[in-house]
Amino acid sequence: MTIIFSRLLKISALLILTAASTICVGQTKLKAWSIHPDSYPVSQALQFFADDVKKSTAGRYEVEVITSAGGLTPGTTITPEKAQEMLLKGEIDFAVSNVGPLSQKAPSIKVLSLPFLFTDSEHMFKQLDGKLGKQFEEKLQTVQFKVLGWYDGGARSFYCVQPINAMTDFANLRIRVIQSEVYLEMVKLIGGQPKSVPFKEVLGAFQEGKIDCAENNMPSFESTEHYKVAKNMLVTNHVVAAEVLLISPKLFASLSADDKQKIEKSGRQSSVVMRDLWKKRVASSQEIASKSGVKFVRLKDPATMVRKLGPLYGKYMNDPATRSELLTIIANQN
Ligand code: GTR
Repeated sequence: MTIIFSRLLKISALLILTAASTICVGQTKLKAWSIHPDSYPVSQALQFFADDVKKSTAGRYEVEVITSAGGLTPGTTITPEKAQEMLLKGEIDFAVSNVGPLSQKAPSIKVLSLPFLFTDSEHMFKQLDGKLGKQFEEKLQTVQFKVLGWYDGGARSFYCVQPINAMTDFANLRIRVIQSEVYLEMVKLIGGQPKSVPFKEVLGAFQEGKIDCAENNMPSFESTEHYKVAKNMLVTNHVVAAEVLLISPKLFASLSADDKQKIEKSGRQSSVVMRDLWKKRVASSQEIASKSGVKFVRLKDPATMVRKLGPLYGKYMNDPATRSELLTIIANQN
């Protein structure tokens, strides 16, 4: 009788535990934002992050990935600048952003958008995964941005509606750039007219004849369908861009030490996943664009472009907000 009674006790204890863990699942709902569609490497890496966080916290945190497929508020466009504000207010919990728009709050990060700084993503990550990355993480932290991982923003090139074969062809062309001082100045120095247009509105701006060119990496050139309207790419690879996965300061402060560690680990792992997905996507996007008749012309004399951009390097070398980071990059130490 006592044996049967103690077994019954064990079974009911088990049932209570199972019920408790079911209640726990999805208890804290979080939101992670990506400007890209579901199938884009950034969004896929965020989905990996979401799954990993759920697994490592035994379901206590459930992260919903918000992509361009479905906004938080239907019909409203979330720009990276808006996402930053939402992150700081705790209206979203995680966001991936190109470092360009972050420079309004953390000026030193501007140097990361300087043209011809890194030869490729490997070169960039050699530094961002080392001393330089730490330096930026600390600077971002002072303005409440906590970095969970460095993502690949790819090598950016110019593409235009009209044929473009050399730097001189940019004269007076209206070139869309992201909302960032370095990009605006860069386009002026190469002779174009910079036009700051939100990412989501670039295709429309091309279609309405408001811009002649834009610049971006291969996956964005393809996923946004810019390749359908701007069929001439001058392969400059002028900026090898960095992106960051950020966590809302409010959420981070509320986490236990153990959960902080778990979420930070998922963030780091998601950046490894992202970088791997990225390489594959660059190749497949280039193939799609090529097949649709995009003409790729390699920039014959990058030194001419670098010479034109001279004042930009001088400016950031003399600026106390960017000098030390720029020197670290040039010294190529990690
Ligand atoms: C994409 C990048 C976005 C955004 C966009 C743009 O490649 O992933 O974060 O910066 O370019 O050009 O606005």
